[in-house]
Amino acid sequence: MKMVMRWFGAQDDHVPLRHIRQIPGVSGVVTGLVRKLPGEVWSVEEIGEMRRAIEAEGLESEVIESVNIHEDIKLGADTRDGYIDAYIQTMRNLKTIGVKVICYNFMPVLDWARSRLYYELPDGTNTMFFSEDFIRHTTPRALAERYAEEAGGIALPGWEPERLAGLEETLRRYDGMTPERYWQNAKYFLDRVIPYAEELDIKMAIHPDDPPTPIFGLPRMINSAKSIRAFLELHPSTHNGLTLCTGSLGADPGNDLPAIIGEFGSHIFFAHLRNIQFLENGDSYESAHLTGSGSLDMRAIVKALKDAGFDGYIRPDHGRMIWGEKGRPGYGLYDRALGVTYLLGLWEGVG
Ligand SMILES: [Mn+2]
Repeated sequence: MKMVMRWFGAQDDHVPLRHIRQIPGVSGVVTGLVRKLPGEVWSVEEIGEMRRAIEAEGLESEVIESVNIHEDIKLGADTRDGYIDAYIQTMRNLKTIGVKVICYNFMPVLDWARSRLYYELPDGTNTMFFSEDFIRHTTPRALAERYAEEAGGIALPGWEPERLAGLEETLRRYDGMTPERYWQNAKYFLDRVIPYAEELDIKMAIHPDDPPTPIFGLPRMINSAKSIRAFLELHPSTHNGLTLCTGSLGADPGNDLPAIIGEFGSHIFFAHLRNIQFLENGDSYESAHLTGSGSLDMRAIVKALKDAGFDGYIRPDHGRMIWGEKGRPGYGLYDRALGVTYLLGLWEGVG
C-alpha cells in the first residue's frame, strides 16, 4: 500500500509539494493536468514537465486523477471514436512517466455536487455539506453560481467556466437518455480502452458517483455493490476496476463498505478514505477522518482493505478546513495531513 495526496498542480493548488513531502508516510501525489478539457490529448512534454516538478521534491506520480471522459462518449454520439482515440493517446503518453493507475468517472455532465462548500461547524472549522433536499429544489445553474460565489475564484474541477458555459445545452442532450443506453455507452468505452490498459499495464479505476443519489434527473452509474458488479462485468479484466471512495458510496447508508471491499478486493486499485457525519434529517457533512468524528467505521474499512490484501494507493479524501486555512474546498493541507497520520496508524494497528 502506498499513501498519496491529491495535488492540483503549482498553478492551481495552494499547498506546496514540499509541505506534502513533509507529511510522514506520504510517497507521492495524485495529480493531473487539471486545466485540460475532456477530449484534449495530454502531451508527453506537458506530462514530463509535471513529473519533473513532482520528482524534484522527492515524490512519485503513479496515480492520475482524473482523465475526464468527453460528454460525446457518455452520450454515445457519432463523434465518440475520435475522443476515445484521444483518450488512448493520453494513456500512452502517461505511460511514458510510469503511471500505474488512472482514476476517472462516468458521471453525466457533473463530476460531483454539494449544497455548501464551506459549511461552518461549531468548532470554527468549515467543510462541505450535502443536502439532497436542497439539491432537489435548485437548478444546476443556480448551484454553479452559488459555488462561484463561495469559492471566490478557485477553479473547481467539474465546475470549470468552460463547462458551465454550455451547461443547459449539455443537460438538454441527456433528454430521453435511458440507463440502458448509458450503460451501453460505458461498455463501448471499456471495450475500446481496456485492451490498451492491459497492454500498457495501467489500471483503470472508476470513481463512484458523488453523490450516489440521482441529481437533476441524470442517470447514475456506480453507487452500490450491485452497480459495481454490473460495471465490472461489462468488460471483465484485471485492469478494469474501482476507486473505492468511502464518502461517495458511504453517503448511501444502505452500502456496507467493508462488504463491498471484501467482494471487489482485487479490483480496487485506489482508495479515497473520508468520513461523513449524517444528521437526523439525512443531510451530511464531511467530518475529520476519525471513526469517532463521523458516521462511517473507518477502522472496519481499513481492516477490510488490509484483509483483502490491498496493495494499491490510498489517499485521505477531503476533511475540513482547520486552523484558519483557506483554499480549495475539501483540499486543505492540515486536516488531510492529520488524516494521513490517522489512516497510517489504523493500517499499522489492524494487524
Ligand atoms: Mn472520492
